[in-house]
Amino acid sequence: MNASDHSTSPVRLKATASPNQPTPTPELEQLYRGFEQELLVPLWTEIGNLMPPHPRSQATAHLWRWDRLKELAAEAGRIVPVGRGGERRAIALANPSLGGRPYATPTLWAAIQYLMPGENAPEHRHTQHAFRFVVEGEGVWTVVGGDSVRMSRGDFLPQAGWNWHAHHNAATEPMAWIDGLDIPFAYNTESQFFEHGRDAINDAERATPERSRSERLWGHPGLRPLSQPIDTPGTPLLAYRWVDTDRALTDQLELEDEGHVGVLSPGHAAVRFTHPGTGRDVLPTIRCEMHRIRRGGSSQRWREVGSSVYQVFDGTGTVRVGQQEWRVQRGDMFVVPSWVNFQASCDAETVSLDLFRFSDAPIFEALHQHRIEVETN
Ligand code: 1HN
Repeated sequence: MNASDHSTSPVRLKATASPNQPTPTPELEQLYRGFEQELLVPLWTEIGNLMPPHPRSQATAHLWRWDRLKELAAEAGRIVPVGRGGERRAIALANPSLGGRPYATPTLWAAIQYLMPGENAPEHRHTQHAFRFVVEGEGVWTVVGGDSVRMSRGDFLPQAGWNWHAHHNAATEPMAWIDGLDIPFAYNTESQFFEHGRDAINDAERATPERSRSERLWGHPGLRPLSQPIDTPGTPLLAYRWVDTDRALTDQLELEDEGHVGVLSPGHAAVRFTHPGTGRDVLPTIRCEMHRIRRGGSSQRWREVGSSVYQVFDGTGTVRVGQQEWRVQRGDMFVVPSWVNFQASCDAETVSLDLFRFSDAPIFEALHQHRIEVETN
């Protein structure tokens, strides 16, 4: 490459007359051309970008409507086969300001996945941590480390990295769900491994049990099986059932009605899905929660370090993300970028607004970089 061909140089330094920059002179221009040729960048031209006073996310607050996601996934189900190579019929949310890459946020992947009756998604494993969340439907079992786990509406199914997994639809209807993974984080930190497994799971794994082995071992509140290690990096419980999540939220709001402590803020109940052995987040890199805001109520307005993706599980309401405001309903998905304010309100016409949320907060907490700021009125 011709070193003076600046159009192809990755670095373009300009001597500008601005308060904190050196005086533009032919000498300074000469110095900057020298920097360019040697691929050097001085701090004094970059510090504003490198060290903003607070996070300025590259990501944009954006909403994807469930009816369109479903419609396009169903069309993919009709014309795109699922199998080895592509591995999954998963269609990712691409944040509009992240260069067309399949990234909902700089760290999180979010996708709708679709499996036709009788179809199998082949076995593989990867170091990326993952989960499934089911906003509607049933009929698919995910097989994690040989354990068949039923997936039904409202269920949350975490799956820590490096576990073998495959999915099969045992029903007569197609099924859609959402996947969350830390793919962009793993990609940008160049830390990912991936392996194919067997092309077909065996007959025992094709079973369709009501309860998985993991639930029989770990699915009893406050009781841990003494045969098992407790300090695994990801949760050993492979399904968190909607009956339990729903009851926890209902109980919180009833306690509030009875005048007791129970809710996060008035009318806003929330639970975090946790590792039953450690009480920590279900996955090392991904935090998952369910929020319920009762009729006419609102959450507080807050912002925090790290990004979130939400899916409306039920009800209707209004969400505000930075300057954006959307009316939302079941299945709609949206992104809250780092350090952007968020607030949700439930309509008067619906019993409650239920929001499933996942975020990358555990990464920042582990690195002591997490901050949260709740607005006080
Ligand atoms: C994957 O394994 C799943 O197992 C979903 O359902 C989405 C996206 C990229 C790479 C692997 C799944 C994925 C994925």
